[in-house]
Amino acid sequence: MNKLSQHWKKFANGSIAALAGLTSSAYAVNDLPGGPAVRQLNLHVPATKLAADQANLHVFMMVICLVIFVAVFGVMFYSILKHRKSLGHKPAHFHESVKVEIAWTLAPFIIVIFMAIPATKTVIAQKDTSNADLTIKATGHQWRWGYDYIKGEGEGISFISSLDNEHRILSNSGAKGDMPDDYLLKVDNPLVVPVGKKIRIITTASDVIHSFAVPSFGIKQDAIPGFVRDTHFLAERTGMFYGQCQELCGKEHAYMPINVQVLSEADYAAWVQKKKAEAAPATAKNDAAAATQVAQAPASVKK
Ligand SMILES: [Cu+2]
Repeated sequence: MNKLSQHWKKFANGSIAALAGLTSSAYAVNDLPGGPAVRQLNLHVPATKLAADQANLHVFMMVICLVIFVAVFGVMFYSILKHRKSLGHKPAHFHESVKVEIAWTLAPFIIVIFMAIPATKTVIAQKDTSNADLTIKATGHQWRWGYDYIKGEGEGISFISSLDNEHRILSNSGAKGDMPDDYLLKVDNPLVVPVGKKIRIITTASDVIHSFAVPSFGIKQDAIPGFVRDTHFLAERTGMFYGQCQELCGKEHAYMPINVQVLSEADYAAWVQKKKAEAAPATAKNDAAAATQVAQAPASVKK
């Protein structure tokens, strides 16, 4: 073995060791249900019919692409190998075959229509936000989300949802040691919704463009200042689901996760009661303060 190959062998062994070290220490996290999985290659596990349709479409399109790829390259490589000059192949001398030209115009046309029909159906379903059971406004702020329950059970509830402070501290200290599975995805106040109900999300923003996205629900909608856009989902199972702002919105873009908690109908009703009870004393206090102000107002006007 010469010196150079010895050097490369050493280098390769070193790299493998370093890689093994990296994978075992840096990825000591587990799959996060409703969020990303370790070494995930495909889309998130769907939690809505729309997300399942998107995943099926994705596979369907990939299979068609693969078949076309194998067929085209198969014919090409077969021709190159079998019809080469060194085998004594004599080239054919025909051109302008009407039959072939019609075939290669029609075949892609049929394939495209075949792909467009299911894709169009899904895109239309994604855009249909009518007849929602619950309407929630999601406002993107630098760098947190504001949720206002506008219509349906829980109407009037509103709160701000920010990254869990523990995670911020972990990130500031260089993300060392044992990391939680929901690292940078956990928030203080998750968006709470009932299972099996059509939830319409209205998106807007107060400063720059953000994007409200939850991969397991198959939704992603830009939140644009001064504009109102909407999307919808109907979660088919309870649990925690995670997404992130998906429009680069400034230096804390990575620190404004979307955390949706899907509850059973009964649990959701209980959560609404709890939220209303929390808000009630505050509202009463505000009303009292307003009443005092009104009572004092005429006196100051008289001066
Ligand atoms: Cu953002």
